[in-house]
Amino acid sequence: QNLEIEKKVTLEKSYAREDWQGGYQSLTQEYDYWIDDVEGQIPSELQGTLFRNGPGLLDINGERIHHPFDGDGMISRISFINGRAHFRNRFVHTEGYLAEQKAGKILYRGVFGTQKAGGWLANLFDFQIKNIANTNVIYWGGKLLALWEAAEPHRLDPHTLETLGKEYFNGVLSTGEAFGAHPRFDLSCAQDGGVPCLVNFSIQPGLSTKITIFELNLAGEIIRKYARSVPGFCFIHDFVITPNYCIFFQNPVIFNPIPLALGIRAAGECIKFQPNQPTRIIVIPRNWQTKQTGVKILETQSGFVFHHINAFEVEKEIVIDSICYESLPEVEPESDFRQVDFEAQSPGQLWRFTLNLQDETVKKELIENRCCEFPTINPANAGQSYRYLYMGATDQETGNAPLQALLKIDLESGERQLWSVAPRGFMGEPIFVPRPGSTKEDDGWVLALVYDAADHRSDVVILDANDFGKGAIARLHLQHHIPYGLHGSFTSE
Ligand code: 3ON
Ligand code: FE
Repeated sequence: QNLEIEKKVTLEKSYAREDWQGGYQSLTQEYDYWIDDVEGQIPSELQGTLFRNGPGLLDINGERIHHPFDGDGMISRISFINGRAHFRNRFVHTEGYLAEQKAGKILYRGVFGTQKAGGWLANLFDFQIKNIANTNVIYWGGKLLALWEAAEPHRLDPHTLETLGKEYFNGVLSTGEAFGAHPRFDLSCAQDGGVPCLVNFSIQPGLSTKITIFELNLAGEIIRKYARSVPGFCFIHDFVITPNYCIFFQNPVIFNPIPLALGIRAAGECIKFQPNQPTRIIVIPRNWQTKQTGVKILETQSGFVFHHINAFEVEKEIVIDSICYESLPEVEPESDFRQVDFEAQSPGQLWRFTLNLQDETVKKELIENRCCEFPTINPANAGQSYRYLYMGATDQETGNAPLQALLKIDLESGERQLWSVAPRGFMGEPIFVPRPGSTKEDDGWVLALVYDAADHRSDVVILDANDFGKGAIARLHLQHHIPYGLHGSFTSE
């Protein structure tokens, strides 16, 4: 009977593996053009720039990297001006990118399994880290920054995308110090009298882990920097904020550095998920003035979280919505990520965690069973109660598969809207852009990149956030594909 079910699942697959694999080809060329091939209409009210980051190279001169998260950062910039759109892409000129392009071969070990040719001996005791600047890109304080969570940001020219160098925020960040890839934007910072601030973090793991929190003003200066130590090793990719707290999920993992030192495994391959250990939720007060240490650590059932959606305070409770996996897929040394068995891995699902800070208890409830990733909300609701969220989702209702749809959830009514690009389309991270001047939470657009296997190229899709039923109100066909990316942001400046 099991066999029969398995067969049914394969038969009803919403995609073909070869189609999906097409989105993992390198894009070596850098483009600069007006997008003329447009279906539908770009709303003239949509003005500003969508920046996207992600691995642009999946190989170095034909030598394959082991995992897409190890790929060199490439920035795409889509500018919307009076109903037209312009495209430009450019690689971040990190030291590693320049050196490897010059050498024509892999010179560095990657965090996710990429090794230098020559086996373990060539990789023995090599802890040199390649800052690949591939995870996110933000425009803040007049600076365009490409982020990678284990090192410094790279600053780029927002127009030409030329790499200007590493950013140290007037020396507040020191050489080699990390600046995370998941900043949060507090549009009304209580500590600064209601002006916006950016909150980011970095982690320095070890037997205990130092979490550093950075708060930046509108001028792009770090105005608060404070650190707290928590027991144990941490792999923390994202966090959430409320007006009074920064909240981190310490996923239950152990780290064994020996194979790393011996050159056998990369750092990411030395992390092992612990299904029988609880997840720890670290709550750090943001109130800098009181200099209180009052860090609280609450425990909940085991699970792995990369991304959070949002958090907000309700009296003595904090509500956190996150995408949680039952376990962390291990990066296998002798494997090809293009051959991954989706069905064998647990899907990311949307959960709501309610923390009671008084009795230090956590309630955990499933909101959405469908496999999902890459959530976005109206930026005005960050750290506040909210009603709508949008995210990438699978076409099929159950199990794990590539993202092929956008899912909107109304947390109040429970209503769902799904827009799918299956079978030949593959969905990237959506970004919600509010309609200028509107205060209605879902009044705006959802922008995303879709890889279309039929033409081996990518489309920028624009949906009316209020009504996915209309389908894409505009579909902008690029002249080429963009490899599956990670994160990006929109700026109306
Ligand atoms: O935790 C320690 C400290 C640290 C900062 C050790 C460590 C080596 C693991 C580490 C470095 C972490 C890094 C460099 C993480 C980079 C992560 C990255 C580039 C991407 C993560 C993406 C996550 C998701 C969920 C992507 C999903 C993608 C899809 C659904 C489809 O494309
Ligand atoms: Fe992320």
